[in-house]
Amino acid sequence: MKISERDVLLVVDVQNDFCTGGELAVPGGEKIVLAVNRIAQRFRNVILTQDWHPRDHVSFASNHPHKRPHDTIELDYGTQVLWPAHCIQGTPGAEFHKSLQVPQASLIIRKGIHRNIDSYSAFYENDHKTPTGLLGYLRERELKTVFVVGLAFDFCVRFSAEDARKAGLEVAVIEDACRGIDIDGSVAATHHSLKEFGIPVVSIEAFF
Ligand code: VGL
Ligand code: ZN
Repeated sequence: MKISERDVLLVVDVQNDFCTGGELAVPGGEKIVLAVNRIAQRFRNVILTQDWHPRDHVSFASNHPHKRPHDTIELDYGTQVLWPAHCIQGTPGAEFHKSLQVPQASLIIRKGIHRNIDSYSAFYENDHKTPTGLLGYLRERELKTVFVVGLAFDFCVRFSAEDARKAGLEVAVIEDACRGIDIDGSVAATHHSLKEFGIPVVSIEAFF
């Protein structure tokens, strides 16, 4: 696969809390870092996302009496899964993995910053209305095709890819540079949904 000037690599949430030892560890999360570094060398345009929650964030089970991680609650915008407190603004858990090497990245999008709304997608918060600004950035820079890698495959990668597609961008997910959390069949559901959206799932080897 040839990478063009209009292509961008979106590196989703490669942060300590999503790696082994972190507060919301994705199994094998850190194992993608070398693959991400390798594929990123091929791209001129790279954007990072960073999950970046206030301490009193609505998605933390600990902020709701009698709730545990993976329980759900109903919010104005629909059902919200509750998580262990993670990626709290300014904490070591919210930092990028120390081996992540993408010095050419031109933008870091921080998401989940509003106390009352979670955000899985790099484009919109979970109310599907509050924008992060990423779409405006891509449009202004005339970037047309988004390749998505990172954590977690079945949450932030999935919803970022789907929102990109809905916005009319070309999208592909580079699956071997992603890892999933996999609760209640969420990895299988992601494969199914990406297929319905017509989003190709490709291997990093396709670029070499
Ligand atoms: C994520 C759950 C909560 C992710 C972020 O990056 O996939 N998942 N916050
Ligand atoms: Zn989060």
